[in-house]
Amino acid sequence: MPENKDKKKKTNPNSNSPDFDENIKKKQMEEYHMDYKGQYMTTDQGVRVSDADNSLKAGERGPTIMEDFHFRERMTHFDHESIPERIVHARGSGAHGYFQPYESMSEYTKAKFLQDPKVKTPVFVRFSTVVGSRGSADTVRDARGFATKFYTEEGNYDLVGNNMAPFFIQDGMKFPDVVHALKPMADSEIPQASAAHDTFWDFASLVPEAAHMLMWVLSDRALPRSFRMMEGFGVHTFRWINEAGKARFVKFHWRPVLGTYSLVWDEAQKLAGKDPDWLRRDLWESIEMGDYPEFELCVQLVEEKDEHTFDFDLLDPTKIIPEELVPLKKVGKMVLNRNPDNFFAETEQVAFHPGNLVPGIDVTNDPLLQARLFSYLDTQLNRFGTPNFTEIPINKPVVPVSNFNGAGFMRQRIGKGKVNYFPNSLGGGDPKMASEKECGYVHYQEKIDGHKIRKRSKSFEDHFSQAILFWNSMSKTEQMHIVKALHFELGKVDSKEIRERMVNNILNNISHELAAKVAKGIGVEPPSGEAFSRVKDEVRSVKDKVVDAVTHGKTVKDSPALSMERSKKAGSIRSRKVAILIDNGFNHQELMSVKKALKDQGAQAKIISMFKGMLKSSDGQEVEVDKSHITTGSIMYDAIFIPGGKESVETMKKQGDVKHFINEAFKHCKAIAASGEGVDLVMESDIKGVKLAAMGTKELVNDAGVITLRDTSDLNAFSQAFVEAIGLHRHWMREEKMEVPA
Ligand code: HDE
Repeated sequence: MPENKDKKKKTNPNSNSPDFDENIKKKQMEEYHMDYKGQYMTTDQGVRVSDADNSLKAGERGPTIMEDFHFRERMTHFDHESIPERIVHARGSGAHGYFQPYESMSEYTKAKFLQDPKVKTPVFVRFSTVVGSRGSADTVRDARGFATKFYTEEGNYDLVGNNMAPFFIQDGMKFPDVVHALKPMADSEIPQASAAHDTFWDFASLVPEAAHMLMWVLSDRALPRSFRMMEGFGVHTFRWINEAGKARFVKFHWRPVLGTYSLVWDEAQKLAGKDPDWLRRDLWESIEMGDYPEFELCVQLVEEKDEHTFDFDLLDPTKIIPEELVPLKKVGKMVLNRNPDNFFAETEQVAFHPGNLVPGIDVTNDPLLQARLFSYLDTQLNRFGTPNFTEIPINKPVVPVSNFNGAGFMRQRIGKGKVNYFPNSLGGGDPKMASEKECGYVHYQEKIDGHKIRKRSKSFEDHFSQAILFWNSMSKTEQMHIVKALHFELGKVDSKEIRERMVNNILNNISHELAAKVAKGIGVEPPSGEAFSRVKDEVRSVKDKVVDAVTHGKTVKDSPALSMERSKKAGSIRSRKVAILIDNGFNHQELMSVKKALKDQGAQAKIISMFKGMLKSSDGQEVEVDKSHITTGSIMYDAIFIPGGKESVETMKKQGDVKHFINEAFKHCKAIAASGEGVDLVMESDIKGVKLAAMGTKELVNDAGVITLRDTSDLNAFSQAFVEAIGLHRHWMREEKMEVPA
């Protein structure tokens, strides 16, 4: 087996490992690549194969003979091709890349990979949904996993997070329950990859600690536009420890450089049918095209002395630290620049574990995190059937591994000599212990003093304040989306009792307005009054009794950072997809001019028409169709453009698919641009209530992201307005136009 050979050259002065640089993992994995080019096919024993089409038979029409070792080898391999899928996060997509700090974090942590802004540490990231099985659709309403393995010079460090900052439950003891409730129902195995069923909402209505996370899962954050456009959170509070031994609490955040954006629910549902690989494909294609996903790692740091100064407990994973209380500090950037070579070998076999820590990073007593420290290694044993999964390429550290861990299935390392115990004198005492100075991992010496007790801290008792904060921090549009999400989710719940309990026991404790609006859509009597003030008082009186818990802590009433809309910056349209609808006779100049403007901004323009093949413009120029209507839809684009050309527009006016394309894009609030006769086509669709450029006018009209221009002598301002409208992502004011079909 290839091992890291000792080489003289060191690129990183801090490094434990020879030749440490961002390519170290790539090179290590390349040693395992199978080379097919110019090779003879062989059996697994290396014997050349003479016929891979016919099994060995007793006569041409006779039975297959047992001695056909090649047939048996192939069939056995095939029969054992799968391993158990992950019990949660089964559906995932991975990518390689690197992480590079902006500046040294030595004041806060001694972790080597965070010391030197010149050092790029290789990473592998796996994004996932939580509930669905491996073949389920990407765009379901769910939290997304965001797990990162840093192959550092001090060994592997895993940051195994989600795209949502809180979690459903406070204690790992309840994890099997919340997962069972979320997964398809025990008798029918219905529904796949969706919480919209009786058992989940039964559980949720009985477990108020889930209230805060429910708000996140019902929000648009559960429908990311792309893995490249979603945030990541470490969820728990961790510890950073510096060289001097000083510890601080730390919360981790990943911020996508492109901004955080979501789909709309109707679009997400349709994509699940039209392209179940939507997010996976987007990740893969952007990396192939060189649009590398980038995320900034940020931290919130809290001094140990400030542990009890908040009005929630830092150890409670159903709580966040609002950014308005502790601002984010930027640490560095991660760039994902390489697709895996093999899905199974890398994305399926990667094994994360929150207990994979390096010196300078440690855990806290968060009871959910503590449970995870047990679960991940255990679950990997179930998946791989052996503790030796750490030796396969994707999981193998880039630094030497040296210990006396025993044999077991599929052991690959070959320990030489008779000594396999410690301490030893026969082996010269090696492998030896490392002091802290020599990067030995030393657990943070937290003082623990308590009774052995099966109980939750009183400081974990306030379940609603942050659910309320989340709801109050949303824009009106985002609040409406939460209400509609509940109409859908609870609308699928057969038991009226559960629907009533959700409205009265959970939602009415968050907001009376929310409870009343939801009740209306799900056949439940709206609650008569606000429960919130009562609960708040109870919570307060419970807290007041607690001596050393969070009492008069810091708090905020509004956190714009929680709202994607309110914290949105009109931004780059890099890698956004724009559909251009045309047919024969289109206006070539309009097409090319807008296409160029889009391309200059890094967006992708795709030609859509009724059929694949070539189309001719009014002045005889040919362009190739990228997609026919039957294979695509407006849901796969961020914006649409309809150039003029009388013949092209007249043909499209008669095409229902085109009309549907425009209506749907309008309803999903996407930027729509039409030039010349293209404006007539927009008028033919059912879009309502927006102003369009009138016949004979030279004026450019931009109404709610619908940009129209009749006189096309100067297309610059038109293209500019279109680019800006795409950069706003969606134009929500159109959503209220109920009469437009989608
Ligand atoms: Fe996980 N989780 N989890 N989880 N989790 C797994 O490990 C578990 C939790 C997260 O792409 C499993 O390898 C318990 C929180 C991600 O491979 C399993 C508890 C967060 C992934 C497991 C939690 C996560 C997993 C299943 C509560 C966000 C996918 C397969 C005590 C911070 C990693 C596996 C990948 C996967 C257990 C809660 C994130 C069963 C017991 C909170 C991103 O070990």
